[in-house]
Amino acid sequence: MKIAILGYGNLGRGVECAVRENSDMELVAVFTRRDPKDVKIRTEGVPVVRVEDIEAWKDKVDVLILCGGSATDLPGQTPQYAKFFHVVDSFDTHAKIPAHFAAVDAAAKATNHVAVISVGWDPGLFSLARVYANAVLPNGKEYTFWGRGVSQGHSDAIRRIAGVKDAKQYTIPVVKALAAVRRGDNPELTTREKHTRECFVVLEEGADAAKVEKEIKEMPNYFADYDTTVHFITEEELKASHSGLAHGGFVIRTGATGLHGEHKHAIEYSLKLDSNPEFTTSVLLAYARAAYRLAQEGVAGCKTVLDIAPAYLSPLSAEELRAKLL
Ligand code: API
Repeated sequence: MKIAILGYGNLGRGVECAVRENSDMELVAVFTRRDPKDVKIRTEGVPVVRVEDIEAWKDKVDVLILCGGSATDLPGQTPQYAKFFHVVDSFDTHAKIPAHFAAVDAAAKATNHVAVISVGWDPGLFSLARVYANAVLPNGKEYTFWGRGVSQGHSDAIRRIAGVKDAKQYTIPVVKALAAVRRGDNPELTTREKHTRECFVVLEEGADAAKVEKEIKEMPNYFADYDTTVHFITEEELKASHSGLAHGGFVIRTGATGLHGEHKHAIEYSLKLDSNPEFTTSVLLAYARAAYRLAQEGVAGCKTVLDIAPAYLSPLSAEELRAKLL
């Protein structure tokens, strides 16, 4: 499979690394909005191409991995490039997924392409864990906890604010709430009771700190529903103390079966990630394989992880999967 990247930031670099782990894939191009001269990639012989010239690559790329952010890039980019390529994105604004799906589906169907959106671990692998657990234990309660870790989506959303030079956002689970869930207390928890958010922000020179802080704390979908703390620090401090990109979390469903609900069960799915972007892009590539195979079967339109059967993700054949992993 010939893979191309659009956008060479944390995710773009992650795709570049992950391609090396997949022997059925090769990286053929990196598209950028920057001057290609300024983009130094780490794979020899792969061209860095101005995004304006992307259409000329229509027949030379099997799957384009969109590595932009959800706040401002992907709503435009995914429908736009689904006209030329099979695409995979990691759109993660949960509340806006239905609208994004509709726009991408129309574009992909019109030109017979497959687009897989909202791929990664949440949305992504955690969504699968939630759906499996809900289907299996209908009489139950489900919880998702993230962190402590760096959310790429929230960090990116802060970086899009005027006056912000750089930013990192930590998602912090409320330990007491997680413990209560694990004990089987089945607590009712609001969004605010499950997580807090801590932001480390580097301002552009002359930016208004109070204005930036207000804009962060009031940002719908990202921060408005949480208790959020904002710290302003220097670029050097950000580099020195906040260079890590670890993340992870849990999907837990507790439920009961039996005539009177007398038997209790718990399903727990957890991830512990050293590098959120490298893990996320590993998921993106498994779904790129699926997109390519679906396209070969004549499928067109937008899909999410919930629509794609697991066998499409694996390089193993159906026979090998039955023998080794079933
Ligand atoms: C959070 C999670 C992170 C999910 C992973 C991914 C990301 O608030 O920390 O942006 O890193 N929603 N969507």
